[in-house]
Amino acid sequence: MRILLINDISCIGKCSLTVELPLVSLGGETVDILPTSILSTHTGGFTGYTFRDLSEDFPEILKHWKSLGIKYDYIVSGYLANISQIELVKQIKKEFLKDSGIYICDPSCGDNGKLYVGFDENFIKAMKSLVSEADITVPNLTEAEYLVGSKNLTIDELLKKLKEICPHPIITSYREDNKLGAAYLDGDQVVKCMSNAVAGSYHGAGDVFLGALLALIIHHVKFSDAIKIASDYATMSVEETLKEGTEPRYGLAFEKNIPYLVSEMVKHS
Ligand code: PXL
Repeated sequence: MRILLINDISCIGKCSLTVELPLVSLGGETVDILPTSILSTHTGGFTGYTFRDLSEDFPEILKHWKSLGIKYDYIVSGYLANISQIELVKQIKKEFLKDSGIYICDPSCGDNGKLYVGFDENFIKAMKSLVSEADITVPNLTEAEYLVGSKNLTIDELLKKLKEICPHPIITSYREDNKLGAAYLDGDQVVKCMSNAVAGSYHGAGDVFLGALLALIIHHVKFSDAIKIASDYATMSVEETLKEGTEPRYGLAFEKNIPYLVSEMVKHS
C-alpha cells in the first residue's frame, strides 16, 4: 500500500508533516510526502516566522512521479499555501489516486474560532470545493463552521451540513463538558468519541489525531475502533504535554505514547 501526505513542513512546532509522517508510518506501509511550503515555525503563536511556498517545484516533481508510474491507495491533504495549491491537489488526486483509492481532506485553515494568518473567505470557498471531492474530511470545529458558513450550530446540525459536502465528515478536537474527542456520523446517528478532560488548546492536535487514525486504518483496524483509539491517543498526548510543561505553541508531546498506539493497533487488527 502507498500513501501520499500533502502538507507543509513547519520546522518547529510539531504539526503537519513532522507529526503525520512518523505516525502514519507506524501503520507499516509506504508513506510519501509532498511538502506544500516550508516555514521556520507554524503560524500560530509565533511571530517573525519564515514562509516559502513550494508550488513552483510541483510540476517537475509530479512529472518525475508520473514517469515512475506511481499511484496511491490514500492521498491526504492538509495545510495548503494558497488557492492555486488547492487546484494542484485536485489535479494530483485525478492523476495519482488509484480508482479504488481514498482521498482524505484536512481543510487546515483555522482554529479557536479564527482563520489562520493568510486565509480569507475566498480560500474557504476554494477549500470547500476541495472537500467536496474528498471521501473523508477531518475539520476541527472552527474549520467545520467556516465550511458550512454558519456558527452556533449543534454538533448534529454541523455534521449533517458537512455531509452535504463530503460523505464522511469527522470533527476533530471536539470539546464537550471539557472533554476532548471526535464526532462523526454513523448513518444518521451522531457518534461522539470523548476522552479525558483536558484544559487548553494545543497546536497540531488535529494532526496527531489524523496521523494516528490513518496508521490504524491502513493497519486494518475497524473505523469506529480507529477513531476511538486515535482520539484517546491525542488526548494522552495533550496530557503528556501538560505533564512536561512545554508551551502549547511548541506542539503536542506525541512521542511518549507511541508504544500505546502501536499496542492498540496490534490488538485491534
Ligand atoms: O496544524 C495546523 C497548522 C499547520 N500548518 C501551519 C500552521 C498550522 C496552524 O497554525 O500554521 C503552517
